[in-house]
Amino acid sequence: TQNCSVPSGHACEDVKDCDKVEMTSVADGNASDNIPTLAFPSISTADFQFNLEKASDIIVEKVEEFINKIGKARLVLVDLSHGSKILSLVRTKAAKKNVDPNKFFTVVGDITRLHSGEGLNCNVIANAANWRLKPGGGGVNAAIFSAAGLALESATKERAGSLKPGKAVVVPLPPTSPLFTREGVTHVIHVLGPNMNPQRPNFLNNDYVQGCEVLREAYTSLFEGFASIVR
Ligand code: AR6
Repeated sequence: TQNCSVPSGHACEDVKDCDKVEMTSVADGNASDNIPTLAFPSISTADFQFNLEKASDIIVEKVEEFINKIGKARLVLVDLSHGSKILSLVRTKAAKKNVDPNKFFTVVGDITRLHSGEGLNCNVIANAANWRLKPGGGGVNAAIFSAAGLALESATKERAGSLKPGKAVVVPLPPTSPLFTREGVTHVIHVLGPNMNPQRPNFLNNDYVQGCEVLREAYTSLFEGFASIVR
């Protein structure tokens, strides 16, 4: 038996760090296929330069708050590299608080390739957006708009023209989008987090009282948006 904190059906990102036995038999490897699942990146912690310790506390706090409000649906925190500091902080803190590893776990991979690349079905993905809800700008925003094609741009415009920090907007993805056909993503939720980068709009100038408040609000908006899809 492999020791792993990730439920059956996909690869554990770091077998050495895993302390829970959650692998089940290969026979039920596809059982998780139709469970509503939100994959989300760590909001604000790269380009927006938000403190990782504080962000990881907030992620675990908000996951704990919402995990029992979304039925059997799952929440998955995603980052690109095995060395991701935010993933390791969140994993440690979630384990300490006994967050159900079948309903919340972390995955290393490209959020635009979770089905094709990792064998993980996520019907909803979150985007760390910019306030104009425009493509490009690097990070996960550029990756999602590029993978989803023009269909996401027009669907986003139909829903909102801009976003305030702490807010989220749920965008149904047109079935013509490659992200829909290839990855099975039916909705993208754009989230605007607090910005601690002086080069970007709405810079909070190291004000972590406001910053933490806005990041909490951002995760609340995101998880409520997901809950509204699941219901
Ligand atoms: N798949 C999974 N995770 C990713 C991917 C990906 N393809 N790309 C990045 N990450 P960031 P922010 C992780 O900078 O800090 C944009 O330009 C990344 O490692 O994308 O909220 C927007 O337009 C990190 O853990 O978002 C905004 O202007 C997390 O995603 C601004 O950056 C978020 O990193 C938002 O900055």
